[in-house]
Amino acid sequence: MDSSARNPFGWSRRRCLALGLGAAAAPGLAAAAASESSLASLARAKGLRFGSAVGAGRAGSLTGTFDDPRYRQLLAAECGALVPENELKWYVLRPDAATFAFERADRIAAFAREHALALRGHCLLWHHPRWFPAWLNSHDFGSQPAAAAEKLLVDHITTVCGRYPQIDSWDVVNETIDADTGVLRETVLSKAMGQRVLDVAFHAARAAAPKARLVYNDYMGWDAADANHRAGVLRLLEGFKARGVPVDALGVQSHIGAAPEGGAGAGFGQPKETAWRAFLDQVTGMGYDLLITEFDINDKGLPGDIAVRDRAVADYGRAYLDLMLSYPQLKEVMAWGLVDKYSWLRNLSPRPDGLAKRPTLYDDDYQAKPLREAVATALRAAPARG
Ligand code: 9MR
Repeated sequence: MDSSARNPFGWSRRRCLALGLGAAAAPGLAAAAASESSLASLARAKGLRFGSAVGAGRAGSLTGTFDDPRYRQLLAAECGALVPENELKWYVLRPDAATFAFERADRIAAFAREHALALRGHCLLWHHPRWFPAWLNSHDFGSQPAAAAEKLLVDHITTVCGRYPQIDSWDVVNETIDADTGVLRETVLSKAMGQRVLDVAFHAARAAAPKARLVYNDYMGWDAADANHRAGVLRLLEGFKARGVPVDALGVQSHIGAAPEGGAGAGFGQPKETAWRAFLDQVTGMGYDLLITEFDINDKGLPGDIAVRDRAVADYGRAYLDLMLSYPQLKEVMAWGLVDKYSWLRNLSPRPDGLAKRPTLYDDDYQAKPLREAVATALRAAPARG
């Protein structure tokens, strides 16, 4: 068919029909979410949930992504769940110790409600000083710092969970293990109240969101260089179990792919399946569920040719998802954005050839890439979970 007959997404007539849309579909695609071929539906058929992060920008602004109607329509068409990419972080929500700035997160929550999409929460405590607001890093906790720190944290968690009762899956603590050493990170909160800050966060989340899945979320990978990180996460999860802390699942961020000079995330090449399975076996052996919380593929180390690159990304993603989906404990698959141009990876650590990265399921013109098909195929092939 000629391109003039394409709908506002640039999707073909066949794809429009598959999504239950007319070829010239107008905005407002809530019905598309029910389409049998959407990733949400393919996941749902297996007892899984598929969704995506939405939001953008280091400043936490929504400009350019959530303001983009085509992106919103794509999210509604493909997703069963959304997670705000930055809008629930302290540095966005908390301009100061007394104030909550809910406007941005409210917009995403309203959109999710309007389109009957579930909502994940990310994150109640990114326990890393770099991602604390400046005021918090220099906060004066007064003469009883442990009690004051606990009050600040518990009030935050209670207020945020209370504002969004529809959030049924929460990253309660994010990235508190130092990736190099495997040791717990220190922050002003842990200095004031000790490492029980993490337990307190989960207990507060359970009290404020009793039905939500509570998650520890981190980016450990399977490379030899990630051994300390994996070991630190295992120690943390063992401690939670031993102390009866209410943690339901490990969030495996899944920023996988290539960085020629290394960097976070496993590189391309032979996935270190043995070490990775051993890690996942230990996590699930303790009784934890698994979630893929931030799936994308950094194509930095791949050849420039787009067809070659997209194929390699898709094959890599399929292999990874097949492995992860073989665990019946895996309950959710969340992409970290659905369109390449809005990916956090686009401008981070550029490719040596200067070409734009293509880390997500859809290209800059909202065309499905081979990775989208790979995700669909992996979901179709996944064993159903109870
Ligand atoms: O994608 C997010 C980017 O827009 C932000 O600038 C950055 C800092 O807040 O966080 C990115 O998301 C991170 C997530 O919150 C935690 N895991 C790693 C993600 C990528 O850095």
